[in-house]
Amino acid sequence: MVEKAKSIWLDGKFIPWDEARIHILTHSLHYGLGVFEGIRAYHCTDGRTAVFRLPEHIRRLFDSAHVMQMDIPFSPAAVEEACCEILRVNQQKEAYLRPLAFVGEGVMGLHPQNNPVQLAIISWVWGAYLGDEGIKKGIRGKISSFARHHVNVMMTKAKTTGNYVNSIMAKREATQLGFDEAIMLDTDGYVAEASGENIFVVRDGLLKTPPLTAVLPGITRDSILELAQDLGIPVKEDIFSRDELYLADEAFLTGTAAEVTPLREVDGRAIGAGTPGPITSKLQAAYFAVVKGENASYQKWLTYV
Ligand code: PPE
Repeated sequence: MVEKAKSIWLDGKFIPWDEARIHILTHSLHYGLGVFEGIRAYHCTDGRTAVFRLPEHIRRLFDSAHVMQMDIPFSPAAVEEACCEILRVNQQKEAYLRPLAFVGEGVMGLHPQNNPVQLAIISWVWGAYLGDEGIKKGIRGKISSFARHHVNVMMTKAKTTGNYVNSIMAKREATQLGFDEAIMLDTDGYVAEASGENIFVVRDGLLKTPPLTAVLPGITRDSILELAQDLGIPVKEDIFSRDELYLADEAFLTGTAAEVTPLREVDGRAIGAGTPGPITSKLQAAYFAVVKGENASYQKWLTYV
C-alpha cells in the first residue's frame, strides 16, 4: 500500500489525499491516453532535500504530451515549482514524485478533442523498487515472451500510461515464474529494456546500452552514460542480442525507481560471477553520491527544495 501523505496537487490546487478522486467517465481511464513522470527527491547528506534532474523530467513530460497531442494547461516552470511545493506541503525529506497528465470527462470515443487535460502531482515514499536485497546483491531477470513496442505501434519516447500494459504483462509473467524482472526484446529480437528500466551490459571493460530508437530515453540512463565517461569507462550505444547479455561480465538496470540495480542472473545463466561487478558497483556508488549531493561537479542535476 502507498503510504498516504497530506495532500495531492490536482489542477493547480492542493487537496487532501483522500479527496483526490476523479469521475468514472475520465477519458484516460478507458483508453490509456495519459502521460506521466517518475522523479525522485533525495534527503541529501547535508540535510537538505534535492529533486534529481527535475527540469529534464518535466521536459520529458511535456515532450510526451506533445507526441500525444495533449495540451498541459500549465507551464513547465509552474509544474517544476508544484513538484517542489508538494514536498514542502507534505513535509517529505525524501519521496517519489508522480506528475500525471490525463484526459478528463467530456465525450467518450476515440476523438476526445475538447475534453480537458488535467494534471496531478502525487508524492509518496518509495524504497528500493526491486528490493533492498536486489539493489545490493543483484536481481534475477527473465527474457520476456512479450516483445517491446515497435516504433510505429506505440511511441516509445513518450512515457504514455497505455504503453505500460505491455510492461505489466511482462512483469507478471516474470514474477509468476519466480524471477524479479522482465527483460524485453524489441521486435527485431535485440535487447531493448526491462519492464520499467533501461539496461546496460559490460564486457571486457566496455559499457554498452541499446540506442534510444525504441526505448524510453531514461534520465538515469543518461546520467550513467555521463558518469561513466567522467570515470573513464568506455561507453557505446549499440544494439546487442540476448546471448550477448548472457555472456556479459556485468549487467545492470537503471531507472528513477530502480536507481542502479545489478542483474546477477538472466534466464538461469549467472552474469559474470553472479554478484555485482566492479564497474556496476562503481557506477552505483557514483550515482548515489550524486543524488545525495555529495559530488560538487553534479550540483547542476539537483534542485534544492
Ligand atoms: N524504461 C521504462 C519502460 C521505464 O518505465 C523507465 C522508468 C525507464 C526506462 C527509466 O527511465 P528514467 O526513470 O528516466 O531513468 N520507469 C518509471 C516507472 C516505475 C513504475 O513502476 O511506475 C520510474 O522508474 O520511475
